[in-house]
Order: sequence, then structure tokens, then C-alpha cells
Amino acid sequence: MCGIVGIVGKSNVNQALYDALTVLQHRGQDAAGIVTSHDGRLFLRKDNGLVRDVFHQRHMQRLVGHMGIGHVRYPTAGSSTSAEAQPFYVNSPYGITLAHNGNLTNVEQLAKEIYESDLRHVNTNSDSEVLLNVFAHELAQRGKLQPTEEDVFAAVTDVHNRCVGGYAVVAMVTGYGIVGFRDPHGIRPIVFGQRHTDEGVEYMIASESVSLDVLGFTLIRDLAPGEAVYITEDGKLHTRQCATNPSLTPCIFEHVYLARPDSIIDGVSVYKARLRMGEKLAEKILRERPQHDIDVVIPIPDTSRTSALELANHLGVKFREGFVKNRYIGRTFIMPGQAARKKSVRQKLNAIELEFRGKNVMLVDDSIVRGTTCKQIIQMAREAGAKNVYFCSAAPAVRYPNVYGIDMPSAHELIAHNRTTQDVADLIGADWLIYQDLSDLIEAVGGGKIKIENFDCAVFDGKYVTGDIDEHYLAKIEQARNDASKVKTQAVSAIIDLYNN
Ligand code: PIN
Repeated sequence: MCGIVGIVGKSNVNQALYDALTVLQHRGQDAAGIVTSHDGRLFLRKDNGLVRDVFHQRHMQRLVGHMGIGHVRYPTAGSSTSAEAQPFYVNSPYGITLAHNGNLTNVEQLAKEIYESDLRHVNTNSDSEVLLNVFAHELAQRGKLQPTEEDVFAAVTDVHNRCVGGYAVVAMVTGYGIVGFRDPHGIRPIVFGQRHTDEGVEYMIASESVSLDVLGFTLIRDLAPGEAVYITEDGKLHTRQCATNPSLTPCIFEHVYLARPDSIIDGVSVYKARLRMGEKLAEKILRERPQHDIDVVIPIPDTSRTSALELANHLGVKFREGFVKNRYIGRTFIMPGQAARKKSVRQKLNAIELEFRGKNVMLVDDSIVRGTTCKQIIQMAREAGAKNVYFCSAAPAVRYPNVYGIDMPSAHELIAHNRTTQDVADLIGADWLIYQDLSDLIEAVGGGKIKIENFDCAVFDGKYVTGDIDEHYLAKIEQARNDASKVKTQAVSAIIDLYNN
């Protein structure tokens, strides 16, 4: 999962890009980058680290220009080296830079084509650099000295024809404009909006609407699946459907915990979706145990708080803050390797004993992935004196890997893979475990005012919407994506090697 942003403004956009990336920081803490364009020149700064650490005064001063793009990275199939921080750059045609959120599932085939047919060199293991080269190649095929919006849209159509997977992209064509586009299934989110200034209208394209809000832009809308938006350097906006057979199947996991609750994705408020998740969970609890003995509902901060609150309301049970989070420690899952992950939970969360002593507590989390964190949290609740520890997951059991750009563990690392609810309850040490039903999660997200019927729910049901994922592919990523290979930063090349052997 990554965050992307692009701005075409009326004055220098460096500060606005920086601010937007800070707002999108939850989507990736591994690396950050900004590139701007001024007088036909590019200015780029990218490195590993948080936005606040990557950009210093001297970098910001150099990032001049009225348009630019930015990226925050959470490593997916790629590696953690600073060479793989985004945006990526190719000099031909025009000088194109690109930032990508998602993952291409046919990257090995594309990498081969790029090398053997397009005669292009790719210098990293990142599928985003592959995507950039496909786009650059297709734009170059138009053979124009000055690309028009028709040329840019035709190149996006060709990208759709060649690339498979989840991708939300912003790319800057130096001296011409910024294009944003979304894969034909609309798996990853991307929105655009505008703000009025004395000098005229400015446009922003971003992963989440919250970055528009915070910078005073108004949301125009989400890009439709397969659609592209092109904003020329002089501020003219064009949109076009570039895919032949688009269908909206957005990633439901964005609503579970990836996105900020104050974002609106495909017209759905993430916050409201989470409230509805809590309501659905309460209904399930009442169905399973109408005579339950829950004394108190306690969220595991922060994401689950919204659902936990509504769950408690619907049960008519007290909602209490039983855990305090140290906000100065990074998200647990950014730690490479199991040992570090285990160690950090206690550094991150502390229990308020008086909320646990002698009580039957219902802990609520957004999801159970590896199960390592929640196991320790349940243990902490017991040590704080809880009589019974029940556990609720606002998402269904995560049983399958993600292949569209969320850094999920491989199947064997998922605690619920090939296990029943009771197996998981025993393993994490819960006296009672309740998972959200998938139909309820779909209803919670897609059943509000804006109706969405189909989602990418592959992590729950193993159905991959791009239709190209088979046992062979999953076996490849199983090998490529274990923690060791991530640390060794060889994931994509491992996939390519495995494919070739
Ligand atoms: C919470 C993110 N959320 C917490 C990620 C823990 C699973 N874990 C998924 C729960 S937040 S475990 O966004 O950082 O607030 O299954 O590995 O134990």
C-alpha cells in the first residue's frame, strides 16, 4: 500500500505536495519522494524515511515549479532500498516521472517484453518502474514532438491492455501536464479535486480524499475504473474512459483499516462503513449468544475504535478505553521479521487495569492477520485481571494473500489460513472469537447511500478479480514474499527467477 499525489497549481507546489504526503503518511512510512517541473526541468528528492525526515529546507528550496507529483511507499513486491523510492523517472519521451500505488500481477511478462521488444532498461526490482516504462513506450509510439491529451489517453489505453493487477497512478510529463489513472477494476483508490485561488483553479489528484480536504481542495470525484484524468501545465482538465471493459471492484480492505476514516472512497465514507461494521458485529453477537455476559467493550486503538463504539451502542454495553497507545511508535506491521513484531506490542500499548479487573471484556480489532499482536493483547488483558477475554474482528478471517498492493503475509503466515474460527480462538487464547461475516462486511461498505455490489475480497474468499491468479502464482509469491526475502530486497527478481526456472 502506498500513497500518491499530483498537483497542477498556479504557484510553487512543493509545500502543498509535502503537506499532502504528510496526510497520506499512514499509507506508507518506508520512503517518500517529490518531483516538480519548472521551465522544462525536473527537480527530484526521494529517500527512505518518513516525509518529515526525507525533506529538509534545502531540498524544498530546490523543488520549484507549479506542478509536481509525490509518493509515500510501503514496500509491497518491491524492496526497501532508497533506489526504489518513488517517483521513478525515464528521460524518453519528454521526461516522464511516475508514482504508483498497487501491484502488477504480470510483472515478469512485462519485464521480459520491455527488455526484449521495447528495448528498454529497468534498473530496479520495482513493478512501478516497469509500469512507467510501459507507459513511456506507449506514449513514444505516438511519435509526437508535443503530446496532446489524445496521445496521453491512448497511451493509458495501451497500459490497460498490457498491465494486469491493481494500480492507481500519477505521472508527470515534463513541461506538459500530469495524468492520473486507475486500473480497469478500480482496485486501488484515487480521487481528484480542485481549489480556487486568485491566480485561477488548481487541481490535485490523490489516493485519498482526506488530502484534498486538509489542503482546502474540494473533491470532484473518484476516478472511475479504467478512467484517466489529464491536467495540462496551464491548468486545463480532461478526463477519458480508457478501458474497454471496466467494472468497479474496489479493495474492501481499504475500509477495514488501510484508509483514514475521514476519507471518502468511491462515494463511501470510510467512517460510516466502520460504524456499520460495528452494528453488523453486534447483530452477529446477539444471534450467536443472545444471553451474552459481556461487561465492557474495549477497542484496540486506533482503527477499531469506530466499529467498537457502534458495537457497544447496539449491544447496550459500556464502551471503555482499556488500552493506551504510545503514538510515537510506528505501526506494528512495519517491523521486518516476527521477533521485532512481537517485541513491539508492549512498547506500543498499555492496559488500564481498572477497566479489566474481574470483568468479561470484549476486545475489538479491525482484523486478525498473523494473530501475533492480538495474542499478546489478549494476554495483557488477562494480566490486567479480566475474567473472560472475548475477541471480535471487524473483518472476516484473513485466509489468502493479497496480490494487488497490500503488504499481506503469505498464506502460511496468516493465522486463519486453513483453520476454523475455533482453531484461531485457541491459538490466540480467546475465550470466544467472533469474525465479521463477509456478506455483512460487504453490506457495511457497499450498502449505504452509495451502493457497491462487488469488491475485491480476495484476502477473505480467495477470489482474485483479475482472473489471472492461480496456485502457481500464489506459490511463487509465497516464496518471494517471506520476511527473509523482503529483508534481502529481492522479491520481484525472485518472482522473475522463479518464473524463468
Ligand atoms: C491498526 C491496524 N490493524 C491492527 C492491522 C494484528 C492485525 N492488525 C492488523 C490489527 S492501525 S494481528 O491502523 O495501526 O491502528 O493479527 O497480526 O495480531
